[in-house]
Amino acid sequence: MNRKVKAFVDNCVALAKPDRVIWITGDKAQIEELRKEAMQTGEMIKLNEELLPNCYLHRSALNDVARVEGRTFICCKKKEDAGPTNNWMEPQEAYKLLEGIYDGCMKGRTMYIIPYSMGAIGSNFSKIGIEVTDSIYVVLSMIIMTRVGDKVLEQLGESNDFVRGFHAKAELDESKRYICHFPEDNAIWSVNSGYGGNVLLGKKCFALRIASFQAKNEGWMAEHMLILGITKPDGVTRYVAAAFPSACGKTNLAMLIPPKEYLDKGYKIETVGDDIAWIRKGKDGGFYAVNPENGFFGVAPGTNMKSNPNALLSTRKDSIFTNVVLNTDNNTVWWEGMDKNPPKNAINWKGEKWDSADGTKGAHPNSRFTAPAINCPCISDKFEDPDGVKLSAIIFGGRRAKTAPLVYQSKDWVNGVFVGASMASETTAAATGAVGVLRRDPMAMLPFCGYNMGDYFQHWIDMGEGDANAPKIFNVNWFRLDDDGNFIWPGFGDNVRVLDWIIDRCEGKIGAVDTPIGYVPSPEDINVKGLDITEENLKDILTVDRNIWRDEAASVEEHFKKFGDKLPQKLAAQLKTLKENLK
Ligand code: OXD
Ligand code: MN
Repeated sequence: MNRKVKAFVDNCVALAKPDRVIWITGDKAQIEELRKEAMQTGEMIKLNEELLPNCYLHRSALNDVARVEGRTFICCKKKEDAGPTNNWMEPQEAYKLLEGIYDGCMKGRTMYIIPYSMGAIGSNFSKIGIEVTDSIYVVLSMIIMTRVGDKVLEQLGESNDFVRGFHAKAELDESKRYICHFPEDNAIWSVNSGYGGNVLLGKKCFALRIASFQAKNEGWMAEHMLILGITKPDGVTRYVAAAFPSACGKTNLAMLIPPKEYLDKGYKIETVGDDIAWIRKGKDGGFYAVNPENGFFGVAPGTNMKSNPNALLSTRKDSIFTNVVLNTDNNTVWWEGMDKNPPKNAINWKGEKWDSADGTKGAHPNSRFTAPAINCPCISDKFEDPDGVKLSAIIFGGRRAKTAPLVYQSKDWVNGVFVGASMASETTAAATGAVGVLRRDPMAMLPFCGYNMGDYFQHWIDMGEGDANAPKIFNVNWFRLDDDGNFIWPGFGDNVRVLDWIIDRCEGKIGAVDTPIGYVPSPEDINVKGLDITEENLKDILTVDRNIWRDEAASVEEHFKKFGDKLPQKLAAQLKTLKENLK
């Protein structure tokens, strides 16, 4: 036994005082035992074994359905190091507060110890965590989302290089809910929540908040990005990573199915990851990315056989559903936007008898599926590749009803960092708070950057400035609305039309129109054959409206002020140039 791991677990035991401690070995019989226990306590409901083999339904507490950004803290010694976009607590003060809450919180309960690897075990990209938890739901979800068990401890050996995660449901008391990160100690304490994004500590807490801090110090990048492979008719697969704020369609883009015309020509999309990318420079100077996760924690509502068949098919076995509708006629699950036939005899996400005719939603808008990546019909054969995939492009995006055109390319790397740093989107249900409000969400990392975002921008600049091998940076917006509030661009599978332009730009095969914000396609270079979109509409969504963009630049200026003298000079200069270009 690794002595550091043992000391960490001993401390957790001494504080939380569980009745029993169980080490998760990854052994099938052990997992089966845990499932049985969770069914007995009602924590999990077994679904129809024929229709959804080895699938379970879980309902969270009513007050515990999304990430709680207001109660998420970066606890580093200096407040300045957490920066203006994070809540901060002084570490000693935080530990004291937390110790008070954790003291005896597992009396009468079992503590589970989960050794897990983010990334394929043994890859140079990968990192190890130990999560201590009192929730079987967390254990069973971590088994899907990460690689767990004895083999991880073997890989760790005597090393001290692991992230210490301490989760306790405690009383699920909102007023004492804390998601605290200690980047300087490689530690995460999460208490009084059972919601995935707060408690599956490998995901947002480790793979983004702690990892972004490690990445800055070690010279790599931990990003909120999907990774996909696109094969063109020439048979060559290129890879791109894309960052969108939560619930803006990363999973859909990562798994898209091209329209028939494109399939017939030989286009293919494969998924490497749908949420997180760890990116390192390779020996050849290229930027290589891996997906550190082992499964998908996707938003259920809206996922259907049309919008994302690959995601839906991924959930047909070995999956856990959280806060969706239970169809009691056949013991399967349903959510809004799955099909037009809500079940007649049903129980909603709150556990109440439910009839869609009453006008309420049956599934929570942030209800989720947790599905093994290997179930995905379009999973890439590079998914487990320890060396990652070489990126041609990095794509930013968000929901913008007006402003951002369908797609544009930044002028160079630093301009691309400016595009990412000024990114904005209308908010969704993935976090608590108002929905539909415009918020600046740099690189889609606003809730996930584990240190001062001004330093994070500088790190981005340093990683690729002047580097001919760096991926090209683009921005996309699938969400432009017409005057009647309808989406102009069809989105989903048709987004391959935009990816195609992006790849051609990366390879210098196609021209573009130089605009004040970057390079925009000529309308004739976006293939709209077979789409219900007029020439005028297409021109409209490719237009850069100077008046709107002047307001945008003023709003970016306000946003940048937050960073004070941590804002890299080069980004201030970018803003100045943009304003001049717009004159
Ligand atoms: C997620 C999120 O769950 O970004 O991936 O909220
Ligand atoms: Mn996410």
